[in-house]
Amino acid sequence: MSAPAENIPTFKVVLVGDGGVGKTTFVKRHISGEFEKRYLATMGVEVHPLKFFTNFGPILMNVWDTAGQEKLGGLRDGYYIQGNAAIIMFDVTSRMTYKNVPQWHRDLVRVCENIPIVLCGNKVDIKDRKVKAKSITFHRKKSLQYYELSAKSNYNFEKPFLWIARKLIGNPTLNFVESPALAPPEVKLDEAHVLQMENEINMVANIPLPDEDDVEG
Ligand SMILES: Nc1nc2c(ncn2[C@@H]2O[C@H](COP(=O)(O)OP(=O)(O)OP(=O)(O)O)[C@@H](O)[C@H]2O)c(=O)[nH]1
Ligand SMILES: [Mg+2]
Repeated sequence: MSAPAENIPTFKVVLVGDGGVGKTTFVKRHISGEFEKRYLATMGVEVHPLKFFTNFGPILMNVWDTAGQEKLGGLRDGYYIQGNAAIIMFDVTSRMTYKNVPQWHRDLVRVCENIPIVLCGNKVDIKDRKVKAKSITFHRKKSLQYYELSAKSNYNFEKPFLWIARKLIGNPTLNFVESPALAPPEVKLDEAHVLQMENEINMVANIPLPDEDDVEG
């Protein structure tokens, strides 16, 4: 990068998940990261440097936006090397993308053994979702954090990054002191819809885990 050696803590965050779940849309919401992004075209991955301002000072997360489609996968788990944290994304309107989460997780932890990982269910602005809150249990089996997102409306954009930042800095009192500049929302979530989703997530948080992954209804 052209900037003078700014001595700020820098981390590599790997973003994975099936093709079309919204990884690129999500990471592009952060405008400054979008402005500074670098193409590693030959490698089939885009690295977006996202800067966050915290009460412990600024931190930089280089988000490696990988291709989900098999044929465009490039180096695949070659991209995971030296990852400090990861986001696994699926699309709540596509059961298949949730079914594939364990595979993404397995591939990740094979390379990065013990890193903080956030599972994200994207596109919650779409009301006809196929993967219901009660079926989303993988994170509980593997001690991952889970958030629902809507990249198109900016809903919960900061949540995965805040959780990751706290883990990486090792301090749960870390907070963002400035909101990153985000692209304007393309869709709006109504408040009743958000309340209902958040209630559902809270309600299913403590029900006993099923033996098998159940992604029906
Ligand atoms: N309704 C809705 N659509 C979304 C959302 N996020 C992404 N999309 C749409 O989903 C499609 C795929 O988004 P991408 O961001 O290209 O998906 P990707 O995960 O980067 O896909 P690959 O690069 O193939 O791995 C696009 O048409 C987006 O506009 C969202 O939050 N809500
Ligand atoms: Mg993409």
